[in-house]
Parts: sequence; structure tokens; C-alpha cells
Amino acid sequence: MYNKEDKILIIGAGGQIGIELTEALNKLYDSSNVIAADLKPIAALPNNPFEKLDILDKDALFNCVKKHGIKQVYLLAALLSATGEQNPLFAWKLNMEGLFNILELAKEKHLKKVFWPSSIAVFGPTTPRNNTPQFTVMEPSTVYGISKQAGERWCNWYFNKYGVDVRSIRYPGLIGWKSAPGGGTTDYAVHIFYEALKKAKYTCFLGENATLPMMHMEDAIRATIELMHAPFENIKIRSSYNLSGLSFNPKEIANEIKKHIPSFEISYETDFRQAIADSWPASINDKEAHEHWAWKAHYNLETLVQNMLTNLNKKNSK
Ligand code: NAD
Ligand code: AKB
Repeated sequence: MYNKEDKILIIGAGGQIGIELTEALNKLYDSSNVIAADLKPIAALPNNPFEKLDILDKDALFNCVKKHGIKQVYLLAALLSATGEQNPLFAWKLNMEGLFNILELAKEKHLKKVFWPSSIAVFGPTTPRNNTPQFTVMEPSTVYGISKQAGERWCNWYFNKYGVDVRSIRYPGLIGWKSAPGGGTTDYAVHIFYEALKKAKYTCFLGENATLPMMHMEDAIRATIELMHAPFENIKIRSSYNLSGLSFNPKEIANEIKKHIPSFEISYETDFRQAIADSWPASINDKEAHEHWAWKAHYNLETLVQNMLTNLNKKNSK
């Protein structure tokens, strides 16, 4: 469970989730034990040891794990849905080989515990769209979704075959004010706040009715930490857990922003990301996460919008 002395490696620590996750882990562990790894240095994490590391370099990864005596890995390096469609073969390579490199290290007992995120992208157009259950039809139509679905099966296999303690969440679209999103279909729900504050207008690449599952980053980080610190026997799903926060479409978030910035206007120019959004669920049923490790989201649309505008305003005025 919780050993304060464990050395932790976060791979992809400079990304949207990595920065906030590393900061949150700094509160639970000594920051000198939380090692941030990425392709380039991370200015936002001045208190953590940094390793320049390419997850595809198996030897460098092994050396890094040995050098620091790493016990837990959070593997966040990946190409997301939009960038993945533009670079499909590399997305498959990065998303799959990166995961294998970590699972193999865990299989050889060099690691105690692994976190690897999946996504709502594992679902596809034939999945029930509303209140999508944990176990259902999964025919993803993006390279990203295919890589996440395959990754889930491999996590489950390494757990069954070798007892690898790998834990995973199917994150919805994540919205936070501390870090920028890195190439997903749900990125509009972060960009909209920056543009609302700067120009009071935003042109959205998804249509007004594109309802998707979303979550405040604070909730997602808390879920990740709760899952990773839950007792081993409570984790009954070793593929990946459904996780629900809130659901909204561009029109609904724009209307909520308008309550704070009355002059705000949204317009729509859809692109290839609309088809990706159309293939994903509108809302998620996370009964298993709730039952197995007591998950519960805190933010709704009203509190999320309020929190984002307040914090981005403060950040801009510094
Ligand atoms: P991101 O793109 O913001 O960050 C990824 C980080 O990985 C970047 O800092 C990048 O430099 C680094 N990276 C890329 N290639 C690397 C390599 N070869 N070696 C080492 N580092 C490398 O992504 P994110 O939004 O923080 O997502 C992290 C994980 O969570 C991904 O697996 C993603 O699929 C998953 N996820 C994210 C969301 C979301 O809304 N952000 C939702 C569902 C799932
Ligand atoms: C994306 O849009 O690609 C990500 C995700 C939901 O996996 N935010």
C-alpha cells in the first residue's frame, strides 16, 4: 500500500497530467523520491529530480530504474487521439512498446507497482453511448483507441500470468488550469477557457452537440492516487476502470462560461476530430470503481467552470 520511502518514476511528467500528478505526489512522498522523466526538461517541476528519457529506449529505461531504485512507475508518455490519427504507425509504436518496456520490467520484479492510463477512446461507435458500462462492446475506430484497448488486454494478461500489479483508469477528457493539453479530441474544453479570457470568443473544432465524458484534473489526479494506494485485493479489474466525472457539449460549457463573461461567443468549425467525438460515449457508468475503491467525483459543470476561470485569472495576473 503506502510506503513513503518508495521511489517513483513518472514518464511523460512534462505533459498535461504529468505536471499535476507529480505535484500531487510531492505532497505524499519526499519530492527527491519522485523522479520526473520526459524527452526534455520540465520548467514547471523545479523540485523533482529530472531524467531525460525516451520510453522507447529499453536500456536507458532499465538504467534509470536501477540508478534510482525505482519501485513505482506512472507511464504517461503516449500519442493521444488527434495526433495519433495523424501519425498512426508511430502512435502504435509509442503507445504499445512503451507499455511493454514497463510491463517487462515489472514482470522481472524490478518494479512493485505500475500505473498506466487508458481512455474512453477504447469504446467505439457500436458501444452503448449513454451510461456506458464497464463491460460492453468495444470496437474503437481510432489508432489511439485500438492501442488503449490492446494495452488494457496486455495489462490484464501480465497480471494474470505474472502477478504484475498494474492499475489503470479509462480517463475521460481532462480539464485543468495548470498544464496544457497535448493533442486530444477533448482539448477544446481547455482551450475554450484561455480564449474566453483573452478574446471573449472561441471557434470550436467540435459541433455544439458533441457531448463527451469529461473530468476536472483535480478529480482525475485524486482518482489516480486513490487507485494506486488502494489495497491490492480491492483492485478487481486489471484491464482498466471506467471513471465518470461529468458530461457536457460545447454549447453547454459555453453557456456556463457566459454566466461569468456575458460577452463570450462561441462559433463552430468542425474538423476530423468531430468523427472521433461521434464514436465515443456521451456518459460513463463507473459503478465498479465506486464499489471496489470508493471512487466519487467532486466537480460538476458549474464548479468546474468557476474553478477554471478563477485560477486562470489568478495565473494571468501574476
Ligand atoms: P501529454 O501529451 O500532455 O503528455 C505526454 C508527455 O509524454 C509529454 O510531456 C511528452 O513529451 C512525453 N513523451 C512523449 N513521448 C515520449 C517518449 N518517447 N519518452 C518519454 N516521454 C515522452 O499527454 P497527457 O494528456 O498528459 O496524457 C498522459 C496519458 O494519459 C496518456 O497515456 C493519455 O493517453 C492518457 N489520457 C489522457 C487524457 C487527457 O484528457 N489528458 C484522457 C485519457 C487518457
Ligand atoms: C483525447 O481526447 O485523446 C484524450 C482522451 C479522452 O483520451 N483526452
